[in-house]
Amino acid sequence: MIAALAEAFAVEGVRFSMQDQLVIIEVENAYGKFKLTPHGASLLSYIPAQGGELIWVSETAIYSGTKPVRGGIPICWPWFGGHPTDSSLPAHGFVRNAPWQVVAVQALATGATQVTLQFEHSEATLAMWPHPFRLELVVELAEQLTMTLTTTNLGDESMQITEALHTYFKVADAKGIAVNGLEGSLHLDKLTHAAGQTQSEPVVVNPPMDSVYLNQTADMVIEDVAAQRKIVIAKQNANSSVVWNPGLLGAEAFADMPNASWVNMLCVEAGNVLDNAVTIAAGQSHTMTMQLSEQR
Ligand code: TA6
Repeated sequence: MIAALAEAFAVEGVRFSMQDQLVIIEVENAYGKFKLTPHGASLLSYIPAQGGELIWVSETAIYSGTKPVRGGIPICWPWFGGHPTDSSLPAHGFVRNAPWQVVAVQALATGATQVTLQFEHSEATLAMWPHPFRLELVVELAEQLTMTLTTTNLGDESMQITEALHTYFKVADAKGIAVNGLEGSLHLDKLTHAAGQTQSEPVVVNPPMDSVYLNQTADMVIEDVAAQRKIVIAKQNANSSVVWNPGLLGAEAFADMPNASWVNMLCVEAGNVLDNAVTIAAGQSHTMTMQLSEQR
């Protein structure tokens, strides 16, 4: 499989390898490097040329292809969180735990490199969610890392999705870290289930934390003072954000996450969830985009 991919997509700076049962695509150019697996189209690493690792992946993550890799950027689609009516269906949808196709790898004239992955409906997906679709993820390594997720409705009825790029960031210390840019959005606390409130100040992370911010479109900035850097998350057509850290008790409940590692990760997710669900008419597409960068 690796040899076939290397032959089909022979592009300078692009390497294919295996980690246990998963294909790994490594891309390097003058702007930095990233690592991606077609299993769930999950980005596993992004290191800008002048910076450090932005992405957290669990040291005990499982690469068997039987579950999503714990960490990276899993793609939650076509529903975010639990299925609204059928708890037997997988949390966060079914594409994060399935193999995607590599359809293109390109070195652009600008010096950027792009990898394109696709996932289409099958009998198995139609049994869980009755809509024909094509989903495409383009990862582009340029000055910033850009991820573009496009959903195309291949059916003859409209369909509704929720979605998120569930990014696990690597931080020096999640406790007390500030996330700017959520001010003015509608905060829903998934732990307390308190009534929604307008977020009036920068978020200060106090694990455990599981919060959704609706109608949130501004750039977000993780102020990782202990690491002497800021992580900037910009997004388009993604009207929700989620901030999640399981804390010690939550981490202890995950077999694929060392107990102490919750301190070094913080999920800040870009998407369209709950009331920000997106309706896509028959034959139409919807695209959401996220750019990551680091400031020192
Ligand atoms: O995005 C936050 C969240 O939905 C949390 O509620 C938490 O459960 C997390 O995602 C991880 O979910 P997972 O299914 O990957 O264990």
